[in-house]
Amino acid sequence: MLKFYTAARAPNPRAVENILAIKGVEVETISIDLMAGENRGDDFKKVNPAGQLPALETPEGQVIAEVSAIAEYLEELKPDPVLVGNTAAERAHTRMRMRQMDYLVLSPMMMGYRHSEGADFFSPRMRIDPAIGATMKLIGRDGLTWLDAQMEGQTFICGSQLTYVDCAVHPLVLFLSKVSQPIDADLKNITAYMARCASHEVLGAKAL
Ligand SMILES: N[C@@H](CCC(=O)N[C@@H](CS)C(=O)NCC(=O)O)C(=O)O
Repeated sequence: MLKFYTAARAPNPRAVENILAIKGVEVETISIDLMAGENRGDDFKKVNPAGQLPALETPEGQVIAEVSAIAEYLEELKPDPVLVGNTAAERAHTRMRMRQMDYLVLSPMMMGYRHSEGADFFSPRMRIDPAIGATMKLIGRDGLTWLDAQMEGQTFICGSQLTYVDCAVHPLVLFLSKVSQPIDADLKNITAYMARCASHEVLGAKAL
């Protein structure tokens, strides 16, 4: 059976929980105490040397980290329902959007949080510089503004179909909007999208 290393109230693990629930994949769940720093301890770093969650261990004993890599693995394991795409072009579009989200939206917003409100929590774990927090937030807001324009007339980030990009973006943006960077009311398409995800039976199922 797959082993799923996760943590409570953490948006990246939640992205994988969304995918597992939508695909109906059974896993053995192992909860790691992220608040206490168990993920940065020697035992967990033997599982995932990056010291972060989520991580998925295959029955063969290979550990996969990174939400998008886990999503692609689960898609091959259980293709139905499709969360990457039905054709080569659709799959390329989904992967393009995920990469754009990582670079333009999620990473800058996460850095904005870590280098400001989250600085005390993260400073024992990684290099923190409060001087860059505000700029990272502005870069993240530019990314969200760009996404807002891309989403005009669209239901989900890749178009009319829900993909793993939504499974990842919704919990991250929701968490960061609560703890650090509220979504600008001017971003009408993102605001409507977040409400749509909140009413989705899996994505909106439990609070972060
Ligand atoms: N790029 C990684 C991000 C993983 C990540 O940032 N995980 C957070 C939880 S949401 C974490 O482990 N934070 C605690 C830490 O870094 O010590 C992915 O896609 O999985």
